Amino acid sequence: MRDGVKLYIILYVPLDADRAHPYPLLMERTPYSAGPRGETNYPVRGPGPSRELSEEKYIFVYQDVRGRYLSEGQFEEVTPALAAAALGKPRRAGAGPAPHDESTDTYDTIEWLLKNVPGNNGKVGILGISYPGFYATASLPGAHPALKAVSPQAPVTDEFIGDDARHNGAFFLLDNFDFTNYFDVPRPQPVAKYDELFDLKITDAYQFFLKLGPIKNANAPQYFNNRARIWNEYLQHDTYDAYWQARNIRAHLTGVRPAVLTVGGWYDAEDMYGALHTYQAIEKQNPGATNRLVMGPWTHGAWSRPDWSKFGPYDFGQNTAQYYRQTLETPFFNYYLKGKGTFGAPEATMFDTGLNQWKDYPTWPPKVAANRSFYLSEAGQLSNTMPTTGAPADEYISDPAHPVPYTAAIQGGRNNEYLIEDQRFAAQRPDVLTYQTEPLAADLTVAGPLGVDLWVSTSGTDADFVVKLIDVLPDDAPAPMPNPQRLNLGGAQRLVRADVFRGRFRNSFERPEAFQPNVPTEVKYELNDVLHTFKKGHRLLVQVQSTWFPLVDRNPQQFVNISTAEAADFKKATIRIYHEPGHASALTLPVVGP
Ligand code: PG9
Repeated sequence: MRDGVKLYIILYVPLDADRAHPYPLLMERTPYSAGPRGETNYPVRGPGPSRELSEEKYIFVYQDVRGRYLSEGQFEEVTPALAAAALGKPRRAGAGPAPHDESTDTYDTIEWLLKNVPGNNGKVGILGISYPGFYATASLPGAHPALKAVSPQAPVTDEFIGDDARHNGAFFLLDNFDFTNYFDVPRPQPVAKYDELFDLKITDAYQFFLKLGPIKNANAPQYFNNRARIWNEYLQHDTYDAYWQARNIRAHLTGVRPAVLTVGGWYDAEDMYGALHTYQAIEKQNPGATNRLVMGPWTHGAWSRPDWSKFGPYDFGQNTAQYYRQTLETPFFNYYLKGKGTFGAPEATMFDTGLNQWKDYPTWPPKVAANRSFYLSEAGQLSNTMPTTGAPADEYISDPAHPVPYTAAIQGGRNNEYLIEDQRFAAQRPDVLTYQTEPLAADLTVAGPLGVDLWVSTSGTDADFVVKLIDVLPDDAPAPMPNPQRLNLGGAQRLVRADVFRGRFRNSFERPEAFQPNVPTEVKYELNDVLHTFKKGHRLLVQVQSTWFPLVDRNPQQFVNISTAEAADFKKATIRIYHEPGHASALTLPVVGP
């Protein structure tokens, strides 16, 4: 690299690669170890990221990023990007210590590969899922001219607002505790082995984290013991401060030249936000760019699995992962790197999770969408009419000692199915409010982000709000999809989208504010996009609650520093949701069609 640091790569070169048969370079940059892949991946993937790409033949390149596995240097959490002026060609020797980031490391690697790998055709592609998705995105600012095609897949993009670390300021306890345990082990020298700070066999994550108590207890000697740099950084930076702002790669996505194919999953519990917002930022900031989006019925990275035709009780009736690889990913790289065939994919290829089918859109979100508000009304009704009478607010007691579980099937780690799970378990709790429409007279397709507008109060000085949009299947419904397990899904409350908002950030992510106890206050935020057709006879259901444990840490419900809070700071609070003129709570959905 331009500062003298050496990064480790593994290459797989087709045996016939030479001047007469040159191949493009297809690269993944990763914090999860460069390899080896050939033998261990065979026959599922071969040396490439998929079986399909392996069979096409490329020069596959895997690189350990700085400070990981066999690369030198210091690992940085979502490395902050340099200002545009510092990018581009390496500086001349003697020009002083060269600044670097992931964009310059990618640039320098490409420069090295082109010169040192015989039989390359001078064209480079980059792809990666999740953290490697972030590195794929980071190849775009000041991109090397040989870089022609980039596919950020579930890319980590904005860790405070919507990806792994926090959502709207609320800390993702279960994932972060697990992830930083092995990702953040001190390593003074390059190492080849996987490591972790402590070895725990958690069987019931709900009980484990309840017993753990306030989050500061995670630094007890038997756990992080103050050795985990990233864990401490996450907790120390509990507002959208300079640390997080520097890690928002979206701000740097200008002047994009390579073709981009961003990929994400509607059931991705880690970086769904990243996929949607990487696509959006490139689209907005680069009107002329070749920029496309694919969203399928996938958990984190499920499109790379040999088969993805079912999830939870639902069957998609086709191998959606293979469909994606055969019709989108492989032709994308073949076209832009080998000039092979054509690539006629639309701007957005999106899976409708209610109709169980792929749809094409010329823009995303579709321009034809009209916004329709669903008001949280008295007697648990969800209605298109704004409330006209001053009915009393609904209320519940949110008790940090008895938080609402995020799933009915608690395990040691995250239950990946929680984003599609039947929510009847939650509806039965006294601290979950429910609002439901009548059965729909016609199909209703929702396409795009969802607007939450709540009027709330708390008897405390802070509170979290979790809002869920749910598709209620009719009691006597035929199975909504092929259902080989013959499960009885009648009356099931199928989760379509949900997310949390930490109330102290309602006016600013940078400057949190306390609530005035018991004063109606507006909390507005956006839920990630959906493409879901609610079928005729189904109902829409909205649930509201203030805990989602242990997916999200508990809010003490007092305006205190949560990272250093003591057990005694966690207090019960009475939460009210208002539905009166002037304080109408609603979920606004972008509806397509009549
Ligand atoms: N989504 C993952 C991650 C990235 C950064 C922090 C924590 C988790 C990943 O799978 O790479």
